[in-house]
Amino acid sequence: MQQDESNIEVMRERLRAGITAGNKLQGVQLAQEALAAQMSPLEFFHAVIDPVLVEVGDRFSRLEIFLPELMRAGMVVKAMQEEVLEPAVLVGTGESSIVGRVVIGACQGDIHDIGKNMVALMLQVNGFEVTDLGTNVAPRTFIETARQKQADIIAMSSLLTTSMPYIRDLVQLLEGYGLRDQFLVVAGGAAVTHDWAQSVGVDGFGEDAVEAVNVCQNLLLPRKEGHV
Ligand code: B12
Repeated sequence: MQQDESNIEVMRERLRAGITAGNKLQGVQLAQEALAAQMSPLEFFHAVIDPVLVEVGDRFSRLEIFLPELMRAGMVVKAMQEEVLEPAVLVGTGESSIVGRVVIGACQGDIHDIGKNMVALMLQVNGFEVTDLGTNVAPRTFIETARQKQADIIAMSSLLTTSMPYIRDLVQLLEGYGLRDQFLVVAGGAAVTHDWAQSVGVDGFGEDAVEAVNVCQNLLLPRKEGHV
């Protein structure tokens, strides 16, 4: 159910307080209450969690808060994701035919996984078979796994400007191995922009988890129609 802006601001304030206190339970309870009030897990994620994390990041870059607070934010949100949102999203998603195979991970040197996990989850509930390699994944590992799993898509998440170049490296490695036509490459994460992704030869970019699903579905259409 759509929540009004004042309710949402109250939830954001409670999340900020939970993060400041480093209190996972506060975050978990907040998520449980939001879902009990008929807010969808995705709406809660985009309206409450995402903006608060952006704020935390901005405050970190302005040196208003420091690494411990950043770590508390990660810890509280991961608990909310794992204990409340993921189980809620997965409820009722039974066996269905596979629409495509995706190998996903965070780029080498990058341990941010909150957004990547949301993307993996949304792909899964939309019928993709997802192999999640976790964080700090080297380009070669993406490629080896994609070959083993006969994946259609390699999906890379990057939150750090220092981990982004591994996306370009992966595209170049695929070209070098003569495998560029075999795998579609999609990229996302706060560090990546649409234009940059295009400039390094990536096939698709997604701003958020919903767009990630749309992009993957659209990229697979020609394969399904037998054109590729
Ligand atoms: C929480 C957090 C942490 C936590 C991460 C916990 C975890 N388990 O993920 C911890 C404390 C570990 C951390 C560590 C660091 N962090 Co940090 N962190 C953040 C913060 C505040 C939130 C990240 C987040 O989860 N956002 C919410 C999610 C939902 O957004 P998202 O990941 O972008 O994902 C969405 C979309 O981008 C998209 N998407 C994501 N992946 C993919 C993939 C595909 C294929 C597609 C299509 C779409 C897609 O869909 C997602 C869902 O909507 C950001 C600030 C920010 N603005 O992002 C800084 C931020 C990313 N961190 C930053 C930094 C500097 C660091 C550290 C270097 C700090 C330090 N001095 O040690 C370390 C690096 C550690 C490492 N090697 O990776 C900087 C990066 C600056 C830069 N441009 O390089 C940021 C931007 C903060 C800042 N403003 O300075 N961090």
